[in-house]
Amino acid sequence: MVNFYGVELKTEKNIVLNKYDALLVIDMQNDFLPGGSMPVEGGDSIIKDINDVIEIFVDGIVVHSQDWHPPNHLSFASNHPNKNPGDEFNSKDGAIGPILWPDHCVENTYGARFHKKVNTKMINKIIQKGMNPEIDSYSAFLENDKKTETGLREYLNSFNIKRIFICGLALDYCCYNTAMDGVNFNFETFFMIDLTKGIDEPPGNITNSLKKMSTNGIKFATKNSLKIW
Ligand code: VGL
Ligand code: ZN
Repeated sequence: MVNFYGVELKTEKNIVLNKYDALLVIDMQNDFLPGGSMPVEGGDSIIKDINDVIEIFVDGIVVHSQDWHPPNHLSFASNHPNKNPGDEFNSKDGAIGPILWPDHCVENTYGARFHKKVNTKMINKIIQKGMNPEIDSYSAFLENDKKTETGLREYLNSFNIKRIFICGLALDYCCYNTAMDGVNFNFETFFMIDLTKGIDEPPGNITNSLKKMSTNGIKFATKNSLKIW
């Protein structure tokens, strides 16, 4: 057991990787890293270890997700009168919220590019998400309407992927939602706790996300859990 943000988590050990495994690298983009418009604290500290894990995914599939919003996206506080980033906001169907964000990851801008230190040489597939101005997409599988698929499930199924390993940003938004949808879609889902950092808005969000994942059948692992033979 490890204590992670005050939550006791059991971590898996001695996972031998095979060709039915996929690494999902979530949103390692300039806007979520120091210097960006909504930097996740400590986000740059996980880049090296993520790169190391990308290098050992020699038999499996490496997918990077990329938050990719039009300038008029309704998750941006700037697109609502009298609203600021961090303000509570819940559209009736859950498509936008629970809070509003600074403008970030606008399509084709520097902020939306993958950070230059992140290894992008091994990418098998890029999944862009959040393109519909009225529906956000925290998960790399499903938009926030929880109906519209991004194509990730179909892609993984086409390679017979059985296990997914989730790392990147941010722990309590895009990584969490990707993990919850992944386990619902019957992938054996591993959350890489030392390869992610969270936003923790509203406060307690990281702890709540970890608890929900552990009661929903998601497994936890670290970089050192993984082996190639
Ligand atoms: C994310 C909030 C808004 C994330 C993306 O990558 O976790 N969070 N857009
Ligand atoms: Zn976004």
